[in-house]
Amino acid sequence: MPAMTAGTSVVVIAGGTGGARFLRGVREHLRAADPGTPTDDRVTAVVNTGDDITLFGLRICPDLDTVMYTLGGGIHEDQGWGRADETFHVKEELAAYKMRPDWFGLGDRDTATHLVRTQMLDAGYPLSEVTAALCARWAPGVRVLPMSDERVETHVVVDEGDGEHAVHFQEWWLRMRAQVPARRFVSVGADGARPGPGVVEALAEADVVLIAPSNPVVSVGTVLAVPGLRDALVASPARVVGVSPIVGGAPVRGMADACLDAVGVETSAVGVAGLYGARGHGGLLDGWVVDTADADSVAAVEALGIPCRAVPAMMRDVPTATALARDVLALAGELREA
Ligand code: FO1
Repeated sequence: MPAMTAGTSVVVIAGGTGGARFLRGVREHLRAADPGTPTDDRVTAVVNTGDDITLFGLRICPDLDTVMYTLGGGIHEDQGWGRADETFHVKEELAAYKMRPDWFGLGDRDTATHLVRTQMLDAGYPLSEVTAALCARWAPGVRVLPMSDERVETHVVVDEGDGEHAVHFQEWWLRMRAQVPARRFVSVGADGARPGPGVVEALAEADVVLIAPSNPVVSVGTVLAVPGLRDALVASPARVVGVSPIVGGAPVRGMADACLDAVGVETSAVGVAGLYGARGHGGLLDGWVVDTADADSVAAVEALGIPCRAVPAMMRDVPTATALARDVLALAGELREA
């Protein structure tokens, strides 16, 4: 298959854990295929900030941090979020003071990141510059761009029996474990948000745009809901290829099924492909990659007008994520040739 390497500029739309692991695979594949060319300005991650939350006066950006730690070598690998070798003394002390909330795993090492970010934001630096400053330490090897410098927070409307009320996404995700059905998701601040610096330019200059196997509703959906961002993606000359976050009818991790249920989309590789839509029919996708477990779904995806491949898509470690990235970029290359 035609190599998608030399000079290829790749934009990856990403959320947290799945997005970060996939990004690491993309970086590793491009490094292996073209060792002489740094990946820093060839791979651009456009990262969801809708999960961001302010707790105890600190601004916390879970998906930006997960990408930064995963590609920078600081991630708690099995957990998929937070730092390796973490301790929770601050969290324990806050609990001793009966501080709420107590459902957020605030780590001590992680808290330093939130302190730097909060101090810089309070000094007037935009989130994109804060992220660049934090990445100077972690050297992720890709450009990490917030989807927007304006604050956009995902809140979840639930009804626990006493009428509808909204909770922050993190409370729904961590305290409620997404077990209370979401009536709808609200991107608070989205209307006044613009794509972050570099985002529209990266999409306009991309050879390939990859939609990572992240939560299609609250991660990818939130990124695409930033006014102007989806249009920039659709207008891009790049081939757009997505990777299904659903394997065998279930999310690989996390609770994307609870999110898909809330928006009335079937939790399947075909359902998510249909949610994103075929580029030729007003959607996003030029191609869709599903796991081999869903090989029997390829025909149904192609019936949507989306070329589809079934490849090993479970990212168990860096080599499997790198192989997935290779397969996805190979499909993008074929589509570009076609
Ligand atoms: N996920 C959890 O399942 N439990 C936690 O206690 C938790 C804490 C946490 C702290 C910092 C951070 O950057 C991420 C954290 N996450 C935690 C992940 C986060 O809650 C969500 O999984 C992401 O926002 C989803 O993409």
